Amino acid sequence: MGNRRTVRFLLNGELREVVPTSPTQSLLNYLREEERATGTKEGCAEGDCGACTVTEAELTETGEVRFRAINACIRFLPTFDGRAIWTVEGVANPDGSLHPAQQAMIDNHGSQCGFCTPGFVMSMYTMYQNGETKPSRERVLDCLSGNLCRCTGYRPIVEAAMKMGDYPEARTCGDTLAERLKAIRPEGTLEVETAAGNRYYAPATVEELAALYEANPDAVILAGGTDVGLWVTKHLMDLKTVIYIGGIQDLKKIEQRDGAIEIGAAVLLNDAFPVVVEQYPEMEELWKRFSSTPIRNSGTFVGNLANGSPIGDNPPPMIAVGARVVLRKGDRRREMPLEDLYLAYRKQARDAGEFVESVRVPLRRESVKFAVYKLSKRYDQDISAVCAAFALDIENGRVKDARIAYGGMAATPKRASHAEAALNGAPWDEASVQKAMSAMEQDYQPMTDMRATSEYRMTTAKNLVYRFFVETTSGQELSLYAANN
Ligand SMILES: Cc1cc2nc3c(=O)[nH]c(=O)nc-3n(C[C@@H](O)[C@@H](O)[C@H](O)COP(=O)(O)OP(=O)(O)OC[C@H]3O[C@@H](n4cnc5c(N)ncnc54)[C@H](O)[C@@H]3O)c2cc1C
Ligand code: FES
Ligand code: FES
Repeated sequence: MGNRRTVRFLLNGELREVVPTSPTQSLLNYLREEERATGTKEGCAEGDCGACTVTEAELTETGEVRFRAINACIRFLPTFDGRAIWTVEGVANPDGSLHPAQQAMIDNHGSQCGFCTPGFVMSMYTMYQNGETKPSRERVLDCLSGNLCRCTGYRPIVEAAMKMGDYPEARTCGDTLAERLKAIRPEGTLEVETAAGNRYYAPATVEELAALYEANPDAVILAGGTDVGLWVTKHLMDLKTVIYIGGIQDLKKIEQRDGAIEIGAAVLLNDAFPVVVEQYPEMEELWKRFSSTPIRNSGTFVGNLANGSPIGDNPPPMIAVGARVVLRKGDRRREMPLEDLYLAYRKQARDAGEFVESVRVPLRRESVKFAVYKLSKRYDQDISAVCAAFALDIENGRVKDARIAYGGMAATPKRASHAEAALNGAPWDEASVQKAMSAMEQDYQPMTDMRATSEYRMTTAKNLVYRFFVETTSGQELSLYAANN
């Protein structure tokens, strides 16, 4: 049997079978230009504003339906093969009455110019579909973290979201959805090729992926597309060959074995973080401040490591705790410490045709003191100027093993080896900490850019060592998040 060429999905409950005009056509452009469903707006086309938010539903391996709010502007249409999408046009009740998410927005004066409103409604609708009809304020703030409004000041919108449950119960997507999704569940590789020669593959198994990538080493691996999507929408790149890994069930697994949690390459950020936070509760604030709910619903945990950005948030804490990546090329697998993956700016130790299959995150050891700090201009939905992570094994007041890693301080995520050396074997006291802070100057010569000056980065990087010392010795967390929770 040959490969499939048609993308099948449900749009507001109706089946669509589409041969995409381009593998990198965004869902947003498809909706607005081909479906004329213009309720979904374009604000930024880079995942920041939430005007394009829609609801995606997917069948899990165990047959349950998962609803997620996602950004339509940076997700390519073929990635919805076998899934269901709801837009603002499809949420009202069959009798024409409004959905509680819509009615609550009206009654609470949650809309002024209205440009952001469909996006907010879809984030709220997603909560409703997931059974969160009377969410707490904290939950609402998290779920709406990816929706920006320039008019309302947010209070009425937050109140509307908290009050959805006060309205007569709305129709949900129905028990038949799981059956309908089962009927369009993808089988075999999806292959899209355009007249211009652009190709898109969505293999169904890891073996097919490994063979495809080995044969097409110049292809772009597409996971959640929260980086790759912007290459197209902002940098107007013409991606010749794309291999999508987000439909491979085996890569969506999280397993605990041999003293580590193994997170597959297609596990979403929002699915991986809770498991990692169970081991390292100190990462909870980073999870909540990592982009926004819709970005974490598309982007993958491993994609953030494989992308290798010097300002990515996951590499520093994962390097500090000693995570290892499993690389695969064809049938061959090898494993390496995460820090060894990063050779230079955007240069990695992966061979041509080799991809990251999973990351292995060691289970927490009790003697390890750990923290991660993110410094950015905004509290959430912002990229770090500096991200610092510390994992210190301390025994009888002495540092047995120090692992310190920073983002934003060098061309790659990088360990602070001189600062570590200053601490290893030394007492965990003020004098040792001061030495480690001074040693930091040998570790990094940070750059000045739009996020921070070199001086700011160096000063705060040193001060974060001191903050870690104060927190670990006083037992008191100094963060705003800790103060509010
Ligand atoms: C609005 C917005 C806010 C953001 N905020 C943050 C933030 O606060 N902190 C932060 O760290 N990041 C942030 N990001 C970036 C973050 O979402 C991505 O880095 C994400 O984690 C990458 O995962 P992905 O699945 O989307 O990868 P993709 O975009 O699909 O891929 C990213 C890169 O990694 C490669 N790749 C992906 N998976 C593999 C694999 N298994 N093997 C080999 N190569 C692979 C791809 O080829 C590509 O080069 C933000 C992005 C947006 C759009
Ligand atoms: S248009 Fe702004 S997030 Fe999509
Ligand atoms: S109502 Fe105008 S941007 Fe939100």
